[in-house]
Amino acid sequence: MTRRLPATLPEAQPAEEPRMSEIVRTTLTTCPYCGTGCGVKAETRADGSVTVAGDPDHPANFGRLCVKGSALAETLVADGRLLHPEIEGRRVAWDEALDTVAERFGATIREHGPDAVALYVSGQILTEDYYVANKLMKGFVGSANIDTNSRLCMASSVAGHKRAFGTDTVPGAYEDLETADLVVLVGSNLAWCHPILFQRLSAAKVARPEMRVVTVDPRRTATAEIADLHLGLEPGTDVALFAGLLGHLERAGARDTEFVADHTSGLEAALEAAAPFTDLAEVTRVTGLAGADVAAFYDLFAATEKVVTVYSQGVNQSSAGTDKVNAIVNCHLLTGRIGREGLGPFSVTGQPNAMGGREVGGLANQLAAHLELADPVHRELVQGFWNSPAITATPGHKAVDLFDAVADGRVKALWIMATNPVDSLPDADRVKAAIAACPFVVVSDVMASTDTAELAHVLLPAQAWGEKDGTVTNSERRVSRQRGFMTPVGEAKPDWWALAEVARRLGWGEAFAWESAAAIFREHAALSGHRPEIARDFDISAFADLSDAGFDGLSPFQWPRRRGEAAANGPRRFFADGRFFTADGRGRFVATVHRAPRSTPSATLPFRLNTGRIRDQWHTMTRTGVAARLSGHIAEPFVEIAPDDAERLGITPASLVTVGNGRASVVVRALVTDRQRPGSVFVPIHWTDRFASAARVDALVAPETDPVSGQPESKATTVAVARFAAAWYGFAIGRTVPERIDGDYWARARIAGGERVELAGLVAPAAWSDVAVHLFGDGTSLTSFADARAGRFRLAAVRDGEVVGLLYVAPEPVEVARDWLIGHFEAGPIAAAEAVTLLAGRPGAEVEDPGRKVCSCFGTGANQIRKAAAAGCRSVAEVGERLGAGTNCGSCRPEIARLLAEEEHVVTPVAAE
Ligand SMILES: Nc1nc2c(c(=O)[nH]1)N[C@H]1C(S)=C(S)[C@@H](COP(=O)(O)OP(=O)(O)OC[C@H]3O[C@@H](n4cnc5c(=O)[nH]c(N)nc54)[C@H](O)[C@@H]3O)O[C@H]1N2
Ligand SMILES: Nc1nc2c(c(=O)[nH]1)N[C@H]1C(S)=C(S)[C@@H](COP(=O)(O)OP(=O)(O)OC[C@H]3O[C@@H](n4cnc5c(=O)[nH]c(N)nc54)[C@H](O)[C@@H]3O)O[C@H]1N2
Ligand code: SF4
Ligand SMILES: [Mo]
Repeated sequence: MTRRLPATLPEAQPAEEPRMSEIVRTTLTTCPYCGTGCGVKAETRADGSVTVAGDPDHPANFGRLCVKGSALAETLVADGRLLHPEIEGRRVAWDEALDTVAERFGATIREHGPDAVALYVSGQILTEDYYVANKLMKGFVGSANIDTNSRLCMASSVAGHKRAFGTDTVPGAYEDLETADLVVLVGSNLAWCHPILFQRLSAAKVARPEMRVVTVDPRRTATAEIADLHLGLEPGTDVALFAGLLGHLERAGARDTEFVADHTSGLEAALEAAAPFTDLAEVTRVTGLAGADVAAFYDLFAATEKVVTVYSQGVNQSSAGTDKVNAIVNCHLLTGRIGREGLGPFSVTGQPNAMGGREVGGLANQLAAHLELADPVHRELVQGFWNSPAITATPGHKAVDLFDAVADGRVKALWIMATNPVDSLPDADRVKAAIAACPFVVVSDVMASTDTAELAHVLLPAQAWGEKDGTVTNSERRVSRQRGFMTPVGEAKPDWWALAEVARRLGWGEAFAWESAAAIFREHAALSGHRPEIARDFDISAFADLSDAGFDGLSPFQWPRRRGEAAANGPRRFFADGRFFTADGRGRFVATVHRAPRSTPSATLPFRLNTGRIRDQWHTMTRTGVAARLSGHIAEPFVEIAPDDAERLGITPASLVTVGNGRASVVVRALVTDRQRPGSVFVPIHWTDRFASAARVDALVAPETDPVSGQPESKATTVAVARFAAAWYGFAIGRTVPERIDGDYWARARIAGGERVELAGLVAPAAWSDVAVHLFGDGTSLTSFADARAGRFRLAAVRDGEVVGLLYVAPEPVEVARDWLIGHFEAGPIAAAEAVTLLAGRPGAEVEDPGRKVCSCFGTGANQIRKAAAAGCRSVAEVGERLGAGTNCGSCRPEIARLLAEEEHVVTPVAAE
């Protein structure tokens, strides 16, 4: 069926209308993306379709979901899933795959010792999976060669917490962000990375306008939209800023003398280490901030009792990451602002189960249940509980070192689970080569084709979100159930099951004989309370005897929950009593030292490369990349660069740019913006070889790590930036586009009913129609306009009377109304007769061009929002009333606010009232 072009765009409506057959099952589960850990209500309908909504009773989100959570149902597709075990690309039965893994791991251990094998796991597996992986390696294989992508994510916070508190404890609760009078966000783009937490904070600020928010980030991100003060510091200088603050607090009389005297140690040394920053001029010299801004921040912090300092990857992913954490914690210890309502340091965790992984000891230097590998009493406790033949005392390789050990052959058999190291580890091309050269590699994933899976000898299909069962722990230590509500695709199995089956084949069947996730959870809970005379923070032994039915119905709870202890009414916090888990029970100040990032800019590599996330994509896009709704917001890898830098290099907006260094280079779109600090550029982490020709940014990142935590410095590599000398630029939309696209530059993104592709080349092809045939396939008739001399070309490919592809080529970045064109493609089949209209590339005067997509839920574009502003909308709420934009998940509200500000209209608060 074909359809006529509408004269105007359809009325605003959510992109996906729920299909309305009868609900047959409602399942409460937890979102599989960020560490906010939102409760999700999944409704399965009679026709098999699933709709998701926020769980109104979940204490993390009270019914809200951000854009990624809202789009979860769209990612429940069999398309692209890994359906069966494979050996060397050959489909095999599970038995054969598991036998092979066990044989190869067993033989490697026998011949080369237990340290010749390794597991590399992830904060995206469930606590039960993680528990089994850790038990297998540390207790039975007898090696601590298990590390996790949390090393790239939370390791500096873990190390900082341990130095200060004696344990890896996040003391506070989400409510504290709402009841604080000052919230300081350090290296956290909360608006995009923890959107529901950000919405809770924004709503609290609307309710109590006297609340203050300060952001500390070299970039002015969407999060800065709610900030009263933004400190755009020089990358890597947070220690100087917070050391200066510590001295200021002391001099300003903000010390809680009783707390410091009775419950802490080490203040003198910390103050001494902070002494170089007594002079405000030294702080401003190092941080590049204005003196007045720093002074305002210091005064505000000193004068406000209820301060929460939130920190994330701008703090952790640094060669001074652990010192950054302690520099922040020091300020809270000095003022005694810890463990009480509305105040405290608050590390927000990235992955859905970053915290669960820490609880089971997933890092190479931890044991289990927050016990220490280095402590003989702890080792004896765990070994006794596991009744295991071995327990290792030597820490294993931390992630970056682990892949060095793979590269030089010390590790000969590697099992990678739920992470994509070929894309996410620093020096990623080297990591890729190391994995490719490793004699035996097992990859457990939910998707068939990832940059890492491509290198596996054995592929094991894992159950995905919606299929698997278990628990995750969010940033405020709240344990929630993930519950399956769908039949697993193909032969997908839980990750814990595959691990236990291999353990059984290695001869340890008895210790790995669980029949369900519930049974593993009980064992994990029992271990946490085993020998309670040995004090530790993590204890959930109240659940050691939980029945299967109890596990099914388990409500979200915050730990600790010691045996016999009832659920608390309100949020739980640590350290209000001044008791820490250090040997002397005192919280420790740490003498922190400012040091610049390891790589120093030079004449040849003059820029600092900052990396991070965008609003609608998750990491390597294996799941979010399949949802059209999530791919519309930002459809292409980009580099944020300051206007002066761009001008100097001859880089114009929307042209292509090469960012490179001795390790590798990427080609990305220029986003020229004054939100970026001069001298630094920012490239997102999400694009892989599946989605772009050359955008794996971690190939550029130096494998420098923090000396304490081993966490890589992912945000401060040095690079050169240059124009990509494109002879032509192209934009295409196709119903189907080949898996491998040829060309000097391409980037693809999903749209409903097809894909969009950005293209460019260094030399013009012999015939543009060849490009079209490559993209849209043979057997199409082509309608085209060409102006060869001007280098302009437009083509519509028609098959069976329908337009199946559109290609636009120009000597400069293609200017067509992309979202208008995509709107037509998404609306259904397009009659051949309409090709001419579409080849114009933009609507006639009577039709609106929506512009760049801002609201993913309603499909609202920037032009529509600008138009609403011109028509009198003065607030995010008014835009919402008029267009719907921002009223569903709310993730785009900071960007709507920014657009209104750009239009020089008064901006009202970002939060939904
Ligand atoms: N949409 C989306 N949300 C996510 C994820 C995702 O992939 N997509 N991933 C999740 C995961 S695993 C994680 S770990 C979190 C990460 O959440 P965030 O840490 O909030 O995200 P990032 O974008 O990595 O980095 C945050 C900010 O640190 C800043 N920064 C860089 N260098 C410095 C510095 O030296 N000092 C300071 N103060 N700031 C600096 C960057 O400019 C950036 O804006 O997000 C989680 N949520
Ligand atoms: N330069 C730079 N590098 C970074 C960062 C940065 O900010 N800058 N951030 C770092 C951080 S904080 C993180 S957390 C990492 C993230 O990096 P990765 O962990 O490598 O990224 P993901 O795409 O989340 O990979 C998860 C994989 O697990 C699969 N998967 C999903 N669910 C399951 C499951 O249930 N079982 C199994 N077996 N597989 C599953 C997915 O399909 C996907 O292939 O990247 C790190 N790398
Ligand atoms: S904030 Fe968004 S991505 Fe994070 S858990 Fe909640 S719904 Fe999921
Ligand atoms: Mo992360």
